[in-house]
Amino acid sequence: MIKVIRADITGLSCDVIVNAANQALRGGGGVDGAIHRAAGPKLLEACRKIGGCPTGEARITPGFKLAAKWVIHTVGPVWHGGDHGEAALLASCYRNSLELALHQGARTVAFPGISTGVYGYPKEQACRIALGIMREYEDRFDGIICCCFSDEDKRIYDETLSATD
Ligand code: AR6
Repeated sequence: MIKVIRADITGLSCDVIVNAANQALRGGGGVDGAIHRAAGPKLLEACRKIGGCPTGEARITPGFKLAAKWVIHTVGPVWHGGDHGEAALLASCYRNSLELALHQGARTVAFPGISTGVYGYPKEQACRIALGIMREYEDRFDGIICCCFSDEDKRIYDETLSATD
């Protein structure tokens, strides 16, 4: 089941929350900063040990002080106008994150809108890609949660989800 909610992802007690990270996995602003603050300094230590993550791929760490058991860090593409492979890379983020969650035995996974903040990916287009991949995987989870940070983002997800029912 795919569920759309408006919430701060750091407060969710699901098996996995996904982080919109950068290639260095060294924390940052946006949802990345919020997740690192809530998880505590051990998260950065775990990310340092991993070393880094190429765009489109995903890596997993424990959630430490978070309610979520695991954090999957994925690196979305920076938007450069749409003809630099952005769509395929964003789809890979969702696919690789969900594959890693399955491998971990996770039953519930929550995603923020990867790349739709600092990285500038147009929200409607990113939402269609996210929901397309989630649909492929929804039967293999108890819940895939689209965690929207604003009413506007939630409206985009609700409308796109019902348009593709
Ligand atoms: N809970 C849920 N969603 C959130 C939260 C939160 N607490 N905070 C922000 N969002 P962004 P990106 C939403 O910029 O575009 C970082 O510095 C936000 O409204 O966090 O992939 C990294 O280190 C937006 O819809 O990620 C990278 O350098 C979405 O999360 C870079 O930013 C993603 O916005 C990654 O940029």
